[in-house]
Amino acid sequence: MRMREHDGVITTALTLLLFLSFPAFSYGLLPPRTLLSKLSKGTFLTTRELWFHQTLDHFSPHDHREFAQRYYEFVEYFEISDRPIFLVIGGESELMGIENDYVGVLAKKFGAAIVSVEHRYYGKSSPFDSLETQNLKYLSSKQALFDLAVFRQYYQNSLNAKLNGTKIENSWFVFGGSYAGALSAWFRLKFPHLTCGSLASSAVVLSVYNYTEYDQQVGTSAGAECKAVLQETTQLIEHKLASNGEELKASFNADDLERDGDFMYLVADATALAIQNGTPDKLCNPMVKTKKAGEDLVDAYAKYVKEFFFGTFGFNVQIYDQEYLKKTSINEDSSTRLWWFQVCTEVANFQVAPSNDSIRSSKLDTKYHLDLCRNVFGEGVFPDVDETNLYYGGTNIAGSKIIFSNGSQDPWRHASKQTPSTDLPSYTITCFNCAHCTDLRGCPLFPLTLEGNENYCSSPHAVRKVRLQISKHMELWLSECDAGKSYM
Ligand SMILES: *[C@@H]1O[C@H](CO)[C@@H](O)[C@H](O)[C@H]1NC(C)=O
Ligand SMILES: *[C@@H]1O[C@H](CO)[C@@H](O)[C@H](O)[C@H]1NC(C)=O
Ligand SMILES: *[C@@H]1O[C@H](CO)[C@@H](O)[C@H](O)[C@H]1NC(C)=O
Ligand SMILES: CC(=O)N[C@H]1CO[C@H](CO)[C@@H](O)[C@@H]1O
Repeated sequence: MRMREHDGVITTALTLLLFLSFPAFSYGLLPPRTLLSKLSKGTFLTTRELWFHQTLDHFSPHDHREFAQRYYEFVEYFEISDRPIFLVIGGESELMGIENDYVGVLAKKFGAAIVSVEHRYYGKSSPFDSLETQNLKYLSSKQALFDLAVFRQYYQNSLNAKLNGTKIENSWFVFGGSYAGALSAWFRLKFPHLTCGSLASSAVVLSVYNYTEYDQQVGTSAGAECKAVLQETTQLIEHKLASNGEELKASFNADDLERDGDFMYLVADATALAIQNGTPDKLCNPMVKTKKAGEDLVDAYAKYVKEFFFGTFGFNVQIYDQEYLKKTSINEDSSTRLWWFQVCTEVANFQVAPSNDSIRSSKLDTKYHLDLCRNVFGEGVFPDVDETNLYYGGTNIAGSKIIFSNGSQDPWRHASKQTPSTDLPSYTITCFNCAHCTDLRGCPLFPLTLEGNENYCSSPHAVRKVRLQISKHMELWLSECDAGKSYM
C-alpha cells in the first residue's frame, strides 16, 4: 500500500514526469508521449498538482484504507465565489494537468472554476506500487464514480472553509470525453444531487462484447477508395506474415512482437487511430497514392507506421506486446495494462473484425481478446458486459440533464447514445474530420489546438452549432440549479 505524501516526492515527481503514457487500445483522449513533450506550456491551464485522501474501497464496511489521489484546480475565471464549478473527469491515462480545451472557453463564459481528478490507479494515483492482478481489484468504473462523489464533497467543503465557513453550495457541472465521457454521464445518473448536469462527449456508455461496428466505421470514415486499399494492404501483410514474418515485422520496427496477433493488432490500430483522431489524410493520402502508382503497399504502410504512427503520433511498439503488458511494475506505459484490465473485466468493446468486409485481420477475433485477458491477467478474468449494461443502462440510461455528443467519423459513436430522449439531448457533429471528442477538442483530437479551436475542422460551422446547443443546455440547467438548489 502506497501513500504518497505532499513532501518528499519531488524526485519521484520529476521522474514520473517523464513517464507519460497513452493507452493505445483505449478510447484514447490524451496525447501520446512524444506529442505531449512537444506541447507548449500554454496548452495547460495548470499543471500544479494537488492531493487528497481517497478511500480505497467504497463498498466495504470494514476496509478503511486510503490512498492519495491527484487533482488540479484552476480558479482564474472564478471571480465570484457562488459561480459554478466544472469537474473535468480524468480517464484512462495519466492526468498531466487541466488542458486548455473547450471547457476552458466555457469556464470563462460562465465564470467557473475548473477542477480535474486523476482516475484511480492511473498516473500518480495508484494505490499500490505493484500492479499485479490481485492489486487491481479496486480498479473499476464503480469505484471511480464514488471517488468523484467524495472529491466533490471534499472540494466544496474546503472551498467553504477558505471562505470562512460559509455554507455555499456551488452549482457543479461534470465533463468528460470517451471513457471519461461515460463516467460523466454515469456520475449524473448515480449522483444526481451532486451535479446540475453533465456533458458526455463521445461517451462509450454501451458495453458491447464483439464491437464489430468499430472496424466498420473506420471503413466508412476512410471512404470507399481508401478502405479498399487498406483491405488489400491487410491481406498482403497477412500473406507476408505467413511466409516471412520476421522480415516483415523488422520492416515495421516491430521485431519485438513475437505473437502474430499482437503484430496484426498494431497494424489495425495504426489505421483506426488515424481515423479516430480526425487525421484520415495522413493515412489515406499516401496509401491511395501508392496504389495509383502501382508501388508496394506493404512498404508504404510500414513507412506510415514508422514515420507517422510511431514518429509524429508517438506510439511505441511495446504496448502491443502481451509480454510487456504483463509487467506489474509502474512504468511509462502502465496505462495500457490498466486499461486492458478494465476492458477485460468491465467494458469489453473488443475491437474484433466483422465477419465480412473488414479492414482489420480476421485473426483479431473474440478469441484473440479473451486469450489476451487470460494471458495478461490470469484465469477467470473476462468482461461481464451484461452486468455493466444492467448497472448503467447502456444507451437506455435513465438519467437526466446529460448532453451526449458524437463526431460523425468516430468509430466509437455506435457505443454512445446517438439518439436524443427526454432530458438527454444528443448531437452529432458531422464533417470530414469530425471524430472523437470534437466538441471538446476541435480537430484533430491531438495535438490539442488551444481552446479546442474549431477552425481546423472541415466544417467549423458544424462544431459551432453543437457547441451553441451545449452552452444553452448548460445555461438552463445551471440556472435551474441556482434557482432551486435542487439538483434533481
Ligand atoms: C476570512 O477571514 C480572514 C480573517 O478574518 C480574512 O482576513 C479574510 O479576508 C476572510 N476571507 C474571506 C474570503 O472572506
Ligand atoms: C462474439 O463472437 C464470437 C465469435 O464469433 C461468438 O462465438 C460469440 O457468441 C459472440 N458473442 C456475443 C455476445 O455476441
Ligand atoms: C460483404 O461485403 C460486401 C462489400 O461491402 C458486400 O457487397 C456483400 O454483400 C457482403 N456480404 C455479406 C454476406 O454480407
Ligand atoms: C441529433 C442527431 O444528429 N442524431 C443523429 C445521430 O446519429 C444517428 C445515427 O447515425 C442518427 O440516426 C441521428 O439522426
